[in-house]
Amino acid sequence: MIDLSTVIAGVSFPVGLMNASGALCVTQDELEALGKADAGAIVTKSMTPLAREGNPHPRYVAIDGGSINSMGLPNLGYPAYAKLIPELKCFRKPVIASLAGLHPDDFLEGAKALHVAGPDLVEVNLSCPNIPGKPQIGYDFEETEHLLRALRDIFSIPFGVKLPPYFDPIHHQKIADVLERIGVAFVTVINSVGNTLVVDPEKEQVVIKPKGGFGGLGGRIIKPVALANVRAFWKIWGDQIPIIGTGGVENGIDIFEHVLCGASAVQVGTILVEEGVGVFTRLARELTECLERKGYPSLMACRGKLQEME
Ligand code: RRO
Repeated sequence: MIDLSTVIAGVSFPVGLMNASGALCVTQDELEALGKADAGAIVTKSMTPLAREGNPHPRYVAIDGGSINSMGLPNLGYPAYAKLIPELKCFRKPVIASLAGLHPDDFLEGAKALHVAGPDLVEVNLSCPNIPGKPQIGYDFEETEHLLRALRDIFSIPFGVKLPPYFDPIHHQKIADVLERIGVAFVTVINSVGNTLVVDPEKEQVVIKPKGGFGGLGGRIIKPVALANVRAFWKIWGDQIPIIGTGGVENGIDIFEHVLCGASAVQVGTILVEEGVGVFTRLARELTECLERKGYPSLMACRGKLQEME
């Protein structure tokens, strides 16, 4: 039997496959469904101090090759998740809390609430593209360092960051320098490709309502951007800081590609929303078949093994 397990920041995952924050993980019912499914972990929706309805509908649309969203951080709020997280432990798989905020102080308040709730890991979301007037923190390296320094003083739980896609090696190096100075436990790359625009030519209209139609792009069409970001950080860090790859995973071979590039685990967003939690069973089967065919005994045996041309 092929071993699909992984370890991130000392936390063991039965399978290196889980939901991306945002995908079917807002409510108690959704989180419990992830607990019962063949997902290797439960990742919560990014949370803010108060419960939020999020942006007006329509705010998520599946398109050819992916999805566009501008959900606007709909979530139950820190206190509700702090109460839920200990209950989710009964599923005997890691619980990852995704922490967000509209202001730096929000993050610090959330860190204190999570400290008590005790998730296995915290993923600090530095890359929500969909709050009008609030830029993605991860594109501001100074702001990122300032925020993470303050969080580090509060957290005793290992924490990592969810980053936006970067498109230039200089930016990979600069953010990597910041994250090394902070000593983050892991990085998750990438969040959706922010502020893209999908047009319906028949209606001569945008396809989502918030922000004039601008939203985060996910799904198969962003896989090359995701793989490039996983690879760029692997080339900087090797196995020093574990990378969770996310973006464009639809089948077992996509997971294999992420791990070849250097991911220690993989998250799924769009395909989970489209297919439901049964997707984890299919993906684990396809991944096992792929590794068997390739002769790898385990998922981690192929991590980072991507070859470059002479
Ligand atoms: O809720 C959202 O609109 C959202 C978030 Br917080 C995020 O991090 N990424 C995304 O594509 N949507």
